[in-house]
Amino acid sequence: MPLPTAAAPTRVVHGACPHDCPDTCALKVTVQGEPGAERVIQVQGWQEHETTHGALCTKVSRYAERTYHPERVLHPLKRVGPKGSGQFERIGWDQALAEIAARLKAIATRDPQAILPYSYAGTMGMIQGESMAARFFHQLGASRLDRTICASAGGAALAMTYGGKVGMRVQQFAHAKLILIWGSNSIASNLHFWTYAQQAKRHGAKLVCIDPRRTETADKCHQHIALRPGSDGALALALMHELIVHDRLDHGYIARHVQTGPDGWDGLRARALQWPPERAAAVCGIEAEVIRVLAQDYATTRPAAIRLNYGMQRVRGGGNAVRLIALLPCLTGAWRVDANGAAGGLLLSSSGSYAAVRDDAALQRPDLLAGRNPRTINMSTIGADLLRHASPDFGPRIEAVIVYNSNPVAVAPQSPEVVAGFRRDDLYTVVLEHFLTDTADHADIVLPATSQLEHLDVHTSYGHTDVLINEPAIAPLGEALPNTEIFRRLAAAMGYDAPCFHDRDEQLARVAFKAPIDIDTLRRDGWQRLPLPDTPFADGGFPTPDGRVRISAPALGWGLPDHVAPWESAESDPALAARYPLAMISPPARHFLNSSFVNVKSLRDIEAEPVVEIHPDDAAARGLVDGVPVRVHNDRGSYHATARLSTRARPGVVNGLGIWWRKLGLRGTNVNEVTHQRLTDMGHAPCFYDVLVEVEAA
Ligand SMILES: Nc1nc2c(c(=O)[nH]1)N[C@H]1C(S)=C(S)[C@@H](COP(=O)(O)OP(=O)(O)OC[C@H]3O[C@@H](n4cnc5c(=O)[nH]c(N)nc54)[C@H](O)[C@@H]3O)O[C@H]1N2
Ligand SMILES: Nc1nc2c(c(=O)[nH]1)N[C@H]1C(S)=C(S)[C@@H](COP(=O)(O)OP(=O)(O)OC[C@H]3O[C@@H](n4cnc5c(=O)[nH]c(N)nc54)[C@H](O)[C@@H]3O)O[C@H]1N2
Ligand code: SF4
Ligand SMILES: [Mo]
Repeated sequence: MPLPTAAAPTRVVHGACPHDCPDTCALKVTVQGEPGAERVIQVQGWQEHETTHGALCTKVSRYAERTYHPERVLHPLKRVGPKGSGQFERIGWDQALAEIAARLKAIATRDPQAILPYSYAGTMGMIQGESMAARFFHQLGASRLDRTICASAGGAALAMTYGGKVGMRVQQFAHAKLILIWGSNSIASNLHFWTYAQQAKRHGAKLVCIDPRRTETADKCHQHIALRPGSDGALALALMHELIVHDRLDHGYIARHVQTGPDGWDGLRARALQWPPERAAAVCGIEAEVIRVLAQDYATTRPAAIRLNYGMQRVRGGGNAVRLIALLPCLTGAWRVDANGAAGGLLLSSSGSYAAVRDDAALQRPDLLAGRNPRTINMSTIGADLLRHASPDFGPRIEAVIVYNSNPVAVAPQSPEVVAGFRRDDLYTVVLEHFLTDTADHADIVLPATSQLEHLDVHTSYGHTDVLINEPAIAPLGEALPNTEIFRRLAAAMGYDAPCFHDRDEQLARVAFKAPIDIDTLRRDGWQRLPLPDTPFADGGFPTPDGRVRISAPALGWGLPDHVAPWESAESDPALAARYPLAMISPPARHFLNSSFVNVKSLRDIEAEPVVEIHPDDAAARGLVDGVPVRVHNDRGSYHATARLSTRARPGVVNGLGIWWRKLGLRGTNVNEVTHQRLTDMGHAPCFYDVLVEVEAA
């Protein structure tokens, strides 16, 4: 396409960042050129959108670079080399759709549950996420996917405790006088929350970061508490201990808004009294005095706010720890409004705030199952499940996987099994993608998908409470099609003739929401705010059945919350800890978004190479110096990285920054070579940060 001349007309389009990030920024997309030959020349943040306020992260500022990347997949591809080799030939859409439909039909006549959709949040849009795709798989009767890979431990815990994924409005953090940033590297992964925390800091707030890693966020907080991974529940119990023994509880708030009795606060109170700071300090690997001071600060500062994030729930006890931490503001009455009209509380996710306005059933049409009840496969155990044979409790062997909005070969735990599964010669794999990712390399057919600049979508958020629209800025590049259109065409090829398979994206966007969210308003303004109070739960009113915060739910199988030691720790498995003495966490590298952007050269150049941060004492004990290539290994496998000697790693813990494409990493590996598929206590989620390893020079 010819580049537009400087004189060509420009226009501005309302977009929304599609990425799996709490901030869901409002994108101001500038397009230039004559109709039919337009090009995106700039992607910025809207100044007028409150939480975006004109700023995007470094990654998405490069969204045009990603979209016009010379390696974009722009026509259907058929594999010609061995699985994983990345050797493909170009084919036409008609051939691709006919071949896929023939394979799926043959499998479905035996058992449609042998077909598995695999998708996550490559785009968080409601239309290009699970709308037409869900209709297609419901009609087919395919296996269902439990989408657990990120947030389901904390999500389940929050829903059990508060009754939904609800919490403080992010804007309220600007008024806090104490902010606990707990399991969150906000500067890297929640930048627009950080802006509010900075405002609070300028007005005298104290910022405390609770994170095993000394992140760039920890550097900018007043205090950093570098606890051991998976010890947050113990810390929360000891904080409760201090609140009790120094009588810093808000008895009125507890009496009115918190579950009481032996299954409620009375029971938990007795448990917390068994957690003096010294006991928790030993578990957390920190000083008892730090816990005492934190409890006092937390109880005596108003407003006190907690930004809890998903980093701390990627361990065996992640659900229990979230339950315990979520109770803290309910015990001190931090939710109450102070004399200035401000309130504290906690925010983990705001996604439940949209419950009343989303119409997922209209979009996804579960009624197309017509009474069938297909099995559910957990996306976090895809490695093991691809290798399983048919059995009465598992059902049929997985014979086909349709991947969209995800890159499981790079991101799913325990890659040796994931790779072995995707290499199965008898597995039929279709991947809808922008690029030849590690997963696409294993596909029989790759289908070119449009990017956010090329399709229509509507977005909710899990870090703020607005609805945003994303208008297509340019026509699809090459032969790329929106996910919706790909599933519409697949439905036609399968012979599905229900009218819902003809709905255009505009119609899907129209049914996605109920009043007061309205597509015409979104089209005009770009975004719409949910009508929500600034200070929720100031006087209780949690969305639980009785409006009270829930401490346990024996009928649902949830006893009182407790500290649960990591699967892989000296507490749970001393023999394993003797062989693999280093705990490993693998939080994101700042300039990647999960495995997205790893192939954008300007961003990869900033990250340079896969790095494992190791404390200088741990390095010295292994004879490692800064910059040497190392092998990080355990019984499951090994991955290669460059050692970075740094006090960003606490002693005994290494930080393997993620998530590299294997083929762009060292020796074709990434950090998930050593992670495992055991699950969290709640939500069936992976334990990415609950791993023991050894590190040696490679
Ligand atoms: N730049 C960038 N931004 C991103 C992403 C990205 O890949 N890159 N990913 C996006 C996605 S999908 C998500 S889910 C969010 C994730 O963002 P967060 O919810 O913030 O989660 P993580 O980044 O996994 O981890 C946050 C911090 O928790 C720390 N941590 C690890 N284990 C523990 C523990 O046991 N206890 C405590 N207290 N802290 C622990 C890690 O060291 C890390 O600094 O970010 C989104 N934003
Ligand atoms: N070791 C370790 N592993 C982790 C994590 C960790 O912290 N440590 N984090 C975990 C977390 S929190 C998450 S959320 C998962 C994330 O895992 P994924 O959701 O798989 O995220 P990405 O790796 O970003 O891959 C998304 C893919 O979707 C594609 N995509 C984007 N938009 C579209 C579209 O419109 N259509 C189609 N067809 N494709 C599109 C992108 O090109 C990209 O390749 O990874 C998890 N894995
Ligand atoms: S901060 Fe998050 S929502 Fe905003 S542009 Fe970056 S990835 Fe997208
Ligand atoms: Mo995530």
